[in-house]
Amino acid sequence: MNKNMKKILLIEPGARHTLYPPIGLMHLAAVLRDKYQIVIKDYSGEEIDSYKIKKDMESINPFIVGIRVLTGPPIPRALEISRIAKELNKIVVWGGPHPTILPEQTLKNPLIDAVVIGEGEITFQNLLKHYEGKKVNLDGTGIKIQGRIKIMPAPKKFVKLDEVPLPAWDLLENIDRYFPYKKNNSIPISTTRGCAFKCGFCHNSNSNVKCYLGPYRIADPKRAIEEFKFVQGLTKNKIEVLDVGEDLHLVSKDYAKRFCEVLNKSGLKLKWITAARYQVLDQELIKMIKDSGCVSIMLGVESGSKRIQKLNNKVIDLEKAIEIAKNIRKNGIFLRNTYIFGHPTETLEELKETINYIKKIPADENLIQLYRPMPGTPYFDLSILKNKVKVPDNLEGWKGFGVLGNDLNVSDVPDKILFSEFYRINFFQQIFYWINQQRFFLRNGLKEEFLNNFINNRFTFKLKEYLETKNAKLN
Ligand code: B12
Repeated sequence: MNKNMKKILLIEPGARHTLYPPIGLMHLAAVLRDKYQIVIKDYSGEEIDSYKIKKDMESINPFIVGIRVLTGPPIPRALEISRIAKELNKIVVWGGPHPTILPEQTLKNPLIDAVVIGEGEITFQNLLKHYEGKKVNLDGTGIKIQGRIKIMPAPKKFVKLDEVPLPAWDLLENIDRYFPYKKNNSIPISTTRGCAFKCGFCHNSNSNVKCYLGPYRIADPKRAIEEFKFVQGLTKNKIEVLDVGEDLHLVSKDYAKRFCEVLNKSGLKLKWITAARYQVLDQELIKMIKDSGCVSIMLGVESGSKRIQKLNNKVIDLEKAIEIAKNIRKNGIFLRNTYIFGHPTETLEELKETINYIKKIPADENLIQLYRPMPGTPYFDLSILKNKVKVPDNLEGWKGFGVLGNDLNVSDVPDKILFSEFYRINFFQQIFYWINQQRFFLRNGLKEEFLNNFINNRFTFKLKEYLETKNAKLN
């Protein structure tokens, strides 16, 4: 590292209860590190401590502070970090999903000097050059010129995922905290950009996001193996599971086959976790992924109602899905089906269809979420149309979005019944999931995980809410 290089501080504000490696910032750092000194600070999984952050920032003394921001609880955390950075006269740049959707409103906040829209590898480099006084193309950014906000249109150039350096895992402080077990740790690896689909609730379905993230791309599966080997060399603990789930991983049969072939050829005998669509899977593919080490798969069902399936743009064949689910479980792969309760315009009858469907389709875990509106998605727009959501008129107003417990119901199911069914089913599902997890750990000889899950498991179901809403009856 050249000491004369300018310093860039990249910060993940994260959320209090989730510790997760700052993948987006590591991707950015990988392309910046030969031109700038990069420091990454990840405050996820901890309380924001302003005193400590100020000390960190003073001792690093960066030229620019870049912050990754999601909608919801990370916003007040990111604002506090920005306040400290401005107190120290730093240039503050926000990137990530929230400023990508709402660049103008984000920039109205005086603490933020610029935003990067969509993927940052190319645009952030241009923005840095701009702040170094060079004349550059600023497509895909938003800046303030003499107090006036200027948003530049999407760039035409997108990252070629197989040509960029591997994410900068070696720049993380205390990497072992992301791999806490002696063995059998899992590593999350991001292999895609954009999305080929357009699900109603998803950030990726927004046409601006589609435009700024560019066409759907998926990296060569060999990269995941390279990344795995690189990170294994950095931690004292053993990583044995590759988590390539992301938003969606197995998008087609051809890609899935190639992924399995590469894993088999690697000789590493890794276990892997993935996310797919019911439409992509059949018996042959399930057998193939099982034989190449797939231990867990997440599949979005979202609803048992045909109308909601259509509204959501997922449109899975509900009868066929039951056969596929049975086959997945027969092959010993841990099956996680996901559902949303309270889709915009959902009726009580449609909610009942989902509840009945959950009873019909097998799974090891049913991950049920109450629909939480996210800006820029088709569902969000529909919720506005139906007067179910009040759109915040400033940045701070988004802090409660995506959060369970703000009692928002955008569906046509009566509030009492929606919340009662959600808490009731989650209560029982989480116990059912816990038992299945323990069985899975035992079957696979994962003693440490079994014990840890036994001692440290924290059910996240809300007992108080369950008891309070218990009396609202579905029938
Ligand atoms: C892993 C993950 C999680 C993890 C970890 C969260 C985390 N810290 O990211 C867990 C499981 C905990 C999680 C939870 C949730 N998640 Co989540 N998650 C993801 C997922 C699948 C991958 C993130 C990732 O690593 N991406 C890969 C990297 C390379 O992309 P990136 O971070 O966006 O970074 C690039 C650009 O954004 C940009 N960039 C990013 N930061 C910066 C900073 C600067 C300075 C610059 C210049 C550029 C820049 O450059 C990077 C490289 O190109 C994304 C989907 C996705 N594909 O991104 C959803 C996603 C981020 N999650 C989402 C949501 C909605 C949630 C939940 C609210 C869901 C829920 N209902 O509970 C919760 C709550 C999250 C919270 N409040 O913290 C939405 C966010 C939408 C939004 N408007 O913010 C996404 C986009 C999913 C989606 N498709 O809708 N999530």
